[in-house]
Amino acid sequence: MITVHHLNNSRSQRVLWLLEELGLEYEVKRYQRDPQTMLAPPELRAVHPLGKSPVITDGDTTLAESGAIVEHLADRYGAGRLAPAFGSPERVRYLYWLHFAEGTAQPPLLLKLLFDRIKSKSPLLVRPIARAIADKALGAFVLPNIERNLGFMEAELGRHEWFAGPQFSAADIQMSFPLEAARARGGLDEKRPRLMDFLQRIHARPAYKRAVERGGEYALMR
Ligand SMILES: N[C@@H](CCC(=O)N[C@@H](CS)C(=O)NCC(=O)O)C(=O)O
Repeated sequence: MITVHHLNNSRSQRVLWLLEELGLEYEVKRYQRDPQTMLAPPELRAVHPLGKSPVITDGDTTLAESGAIVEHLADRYGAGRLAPAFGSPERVRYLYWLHFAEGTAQPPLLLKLLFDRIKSKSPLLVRPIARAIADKALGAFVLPNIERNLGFMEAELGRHEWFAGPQFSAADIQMSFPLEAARARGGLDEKRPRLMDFLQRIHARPAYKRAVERGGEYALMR
């Protein structure tokens, strides 16, 4: 039996969705973020030393890191579904997007979240200074990177219907989280119609809807 250690409003939503697409049986163990800090509860550290979500246990194996989990589940249980054949050009694209999601798309979005929090939550006395520093970092590095990434992803979806090629794959599942985060708080809007259409198409998938039902609150979905 596969167990997903699932944190509300988090990347682990993708793992539930993948399992639903594959039609596998699984158990969900839910964890709630601290409403003030948004951090995961300490119980998650009993499952994996870093205490982040997602983590799965699959038999005797405990595996963290969403990209590794998605790759593992698709390879082990996909039987050719959701992952292009080894040696094909689609496989190379698949690998690229599977890693791009966490390696390139996600870091500037996380930085934006942090700097936005610094701007709104720092103590009143130092808030003007904190804002000035945050705005400088946002303007010089964070926002230009988010924009470049979004422009690149928009252009790539003009080449194929899905990220790896003409077929829907687990790379699209992995890419859902940065795109949902960009829609919620990274400036993704109707100016990028292919990315908006991608979000609509994935949200319409029955397996996506079932995963949201299993996982509970998922406020990134729009
Ligand atoms: N690169 C990791 C990131 C894991 C991660 O940061 N997860 C977030 C949830 S979206 C988390 O657990 N945050 C709570 C915390 O850091 O305490 C992955 O893709 O699995």
